[in-house]
Amino acid sequence: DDGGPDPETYCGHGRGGMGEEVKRKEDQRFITGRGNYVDDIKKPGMLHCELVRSPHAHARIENIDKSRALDVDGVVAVLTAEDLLEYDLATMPTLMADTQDVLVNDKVKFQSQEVAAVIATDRYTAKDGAQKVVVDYDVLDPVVDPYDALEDDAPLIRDDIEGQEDNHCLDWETGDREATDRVFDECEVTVKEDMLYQRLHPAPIETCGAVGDYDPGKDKLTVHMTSQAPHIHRTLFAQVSGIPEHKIRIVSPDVGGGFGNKVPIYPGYVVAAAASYVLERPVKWMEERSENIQSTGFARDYHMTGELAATKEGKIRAVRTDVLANHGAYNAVAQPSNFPAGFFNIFTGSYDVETAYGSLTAAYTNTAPGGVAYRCSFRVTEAVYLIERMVKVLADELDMDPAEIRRKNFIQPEQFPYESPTGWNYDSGDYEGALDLALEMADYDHYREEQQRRIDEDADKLLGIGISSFTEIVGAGPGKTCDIAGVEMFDSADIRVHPTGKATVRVGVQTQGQGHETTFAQIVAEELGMNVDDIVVEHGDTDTDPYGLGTYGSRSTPVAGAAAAVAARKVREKAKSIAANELEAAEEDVTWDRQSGEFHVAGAPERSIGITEIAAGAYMNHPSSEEPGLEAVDYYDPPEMTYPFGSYIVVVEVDRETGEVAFEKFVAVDDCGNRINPMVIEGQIHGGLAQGIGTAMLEQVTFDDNGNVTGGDFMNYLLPTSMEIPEFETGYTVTPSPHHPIGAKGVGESPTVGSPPAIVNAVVDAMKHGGITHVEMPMTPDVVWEKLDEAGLAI
Ligand code: PCD
Repeated sequence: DDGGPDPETYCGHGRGGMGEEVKRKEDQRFITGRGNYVDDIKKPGMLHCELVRSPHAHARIENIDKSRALDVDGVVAVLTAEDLLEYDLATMPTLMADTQDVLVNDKVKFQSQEVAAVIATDRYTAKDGAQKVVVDYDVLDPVVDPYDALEDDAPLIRDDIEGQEDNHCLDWETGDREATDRVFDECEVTVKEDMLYQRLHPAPIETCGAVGDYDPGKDKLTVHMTSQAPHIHRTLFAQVSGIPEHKIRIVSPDVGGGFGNKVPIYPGYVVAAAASYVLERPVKWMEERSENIQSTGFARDYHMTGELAATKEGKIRAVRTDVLANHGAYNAVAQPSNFPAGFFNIFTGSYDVETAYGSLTAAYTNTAPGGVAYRCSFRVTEAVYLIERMVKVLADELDMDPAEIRRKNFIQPEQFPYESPTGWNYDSGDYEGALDLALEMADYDHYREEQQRRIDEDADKLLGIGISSFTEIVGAGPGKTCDIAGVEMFDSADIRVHPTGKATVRVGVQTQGQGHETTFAQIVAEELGMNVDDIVVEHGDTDTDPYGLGTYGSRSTPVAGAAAAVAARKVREKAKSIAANELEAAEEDVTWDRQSGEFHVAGAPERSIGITEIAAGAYMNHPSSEEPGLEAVDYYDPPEMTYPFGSYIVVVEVDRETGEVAFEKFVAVDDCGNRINPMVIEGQIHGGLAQGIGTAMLEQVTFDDNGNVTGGDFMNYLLPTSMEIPEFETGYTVTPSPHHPIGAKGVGESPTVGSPPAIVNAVVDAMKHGGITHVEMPMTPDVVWEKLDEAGLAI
């Protein structure tokens, strides 16, 4: 009786429910400096931990001398692998079941790897102590490039793995190789391009950190930590430490940005917890910026080859791709365990192709481990980059308009649910609708004319127009196919309506700035006819919140958002029976009206009752057929993922003299199904587009041949600032997800996933008359100028 997730009837009842631009509740504390981040946690007697890190990328440890460090006044302890071995904590499992040293026991495998921990009364003393730990290294030859790592004479990195004879990490394939090869053999047109999705680093404002606090009185370990997934982290802590799970409490307080960086468990967390256990005092560990960039989970680093087979008319028939993935020193990618290449096999994108085949090899190198889903649902970013770049390559090969060729190949609205050649089940989409709106907003035809005019007039600045019509895949589970360390990927919500009609909602996901305290309250407000101000949302505390798998891969809305809606409907079900009791009517005669948010007796709308009176009834006059109270919990296992999509159009000016690229126009049309809070979505899009621009134009973690990280601080790893960010024009279409209780899809990652290929396509487009088919990211002026020069376009 709830009107369903029909966007027409769903939104705008004026109580702060679905579709309303409710101001973010959390901003009151964030913009007045009252946030509570891990580094704000101060406990009596708290000690500070500083990690000693290896200056070498590949080296055997011969000796560690702690004595000079221990002599420093205020240093309480120096821990090495040997000390941790005693507690069985010298190693920890990665999310992909590899074994990573917490503190290096034998051999350093990447620069900045954790070698020892100095615990002292304050941070400065800890740092002084760390500088006095003397480590003797036997330096070995490192290998940082994945191609070099697979050469026969490459130094063996993982001699700790039994039977491992080379740096080969894993192989993976998807799709139908034979059928795809056949189509390639018979097709009139084939195109091929090599491209690197460079190593990036998610760079949250807040670095990673933890406060371990073991209480011997309660025999309980509390860890405040920068975690995107506190519940699964507690389970892993319990499994690794042997401390029973109910004696561990993980709190993820305010988190200053996650972006996938805070999904893995890092040695620092374990050391802080272990040190507090050993010393029976709270211990804080907080990373510096360069430690964060150099040692915590990187993203991407996929060396990809893309191929398309098509007809002369531009109908794409097959996609083929081969990838060499640099996994760093450990296999520590953060993705569901059945998916060693994440969701990369969505590389057929928004297009209806007959067949596809993809293969991947991953290599170990002497670089930090990672492969985290940086604003990306497990490698969908790489997949979208591949297909959206290749469509542009094909369009240029055929001399077709890139909008036209997309239109020819889109999966059509009536084809949904659509099964892709690599086995994904797309829920809904209207790709052409989004593209048409974007073309109109971008004034596409005008810019095409302007582009030609500049070529004809031999202008100093060329114009390029890039399109990306991406499809995302977000909302992992379902639990039957997706798990993290064996735990199925469901999520949860727990709603308690109190006697005065106000409610507390606890969710299993953990916000890092997305605005969940507002948007989850909106979902519940919508489903219970409550005012959004009467609902408080809590998260990030394993002692009080229902178990959930965390926030990443844009899964909060698709999974926990669904749980919140379903839990609210369970509450509403009970509310109905209480309403009937209060209204002295039979339950069958009572209906709920979404517009007013009240129950009324059928045919007598004046006999109505809202949540406040119902809550009072639940606690003060409960019907004999019901238990007292008004609460519900839901653990939601999604039947499928959701597939948000969009079309982005970027117009750039390329300076033929300097290679500089300036944004002329930036249009982003997104479709995330039903929208909870348009203002929050707008913010998500802006932030994600900024990160997409950083990806395309500036960012890369680089190494020299000795394995030194040469892009490991903000002097060398360039983030975009407001100076580099143009004005964005955003638009939207609404295609609800048919299987999601409120018809919503995720949106947080779409802009980062969708924008890099649009930007690269625009820069390539500016030089296509010079024969340029690809420009590698980051497209710094020198990179672009080389291409201009190659094309004979430089002046
Ligand atoms: N929404 C709405 N509607 C719809 C959808 C959505 O409203 N339809 C909204 C919600 O509610 C939220 C947001 O929006 O609030 C988002 O969502 P989603 O998409 O669901 O997502 P989530 O899960 O929540 O989140 C996550 C994401 C990610 S993933 C990332 S990176 C990033 C993003 O989110 N991060 C961040 N964003 C952000 N923001 C901020 N501020 N911060 C951060 O950190 Mo990964 O995988 O982790 O890499």
